Amino acid sequence: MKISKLSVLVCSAVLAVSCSTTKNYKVMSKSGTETQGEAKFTQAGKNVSLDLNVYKLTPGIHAVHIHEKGDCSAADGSSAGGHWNPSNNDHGKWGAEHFHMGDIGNLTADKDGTARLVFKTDKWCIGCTDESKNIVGKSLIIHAGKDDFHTQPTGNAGGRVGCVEIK
Ligand SMILES: [Cu+2]
Ligand SMILES: [Zn+2]
Repeated sequence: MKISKLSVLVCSAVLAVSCSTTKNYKVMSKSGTETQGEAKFTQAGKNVSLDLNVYKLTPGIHAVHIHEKGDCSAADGSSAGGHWNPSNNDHGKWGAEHFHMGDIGNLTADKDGTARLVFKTDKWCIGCTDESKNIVGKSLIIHAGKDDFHTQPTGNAGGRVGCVEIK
């Protein structure tokens, strides 16, 4: 009797941990480019992971951020607003002295313009009530240039070539 109760408890604990949410989105091209791709966000327990695959970029380094508005409608992506920054911090690099919650960093496109970035954090959630963590209602932006992790408040990453509405 004791043993069967214990196994029920262990099973429900395992279920709770393995309970995950996955959301898939298409990358919309912006600023007259042909950018394509998919962004997959998965929440498993308290971690959110991003698997971003992008095609038809210019070869080289491109900044990727979460921006504050989930609106990709403008041709240049400007409708997405600035970097998502609920902690009211300066722009930078995760793990450094200061950074925005949306400062994912850079990805590198190969000579065919294909790039992949995998990112995982416990500082985000998908659709939870904590607005300092919730990525739903924001957007993901891929830039024409690279993030220097320094220039305020944008990282000097240039125009917006791809946009994802995180709904
Ligand atoms: Cu950006
Ligand atoms: Zn930033």
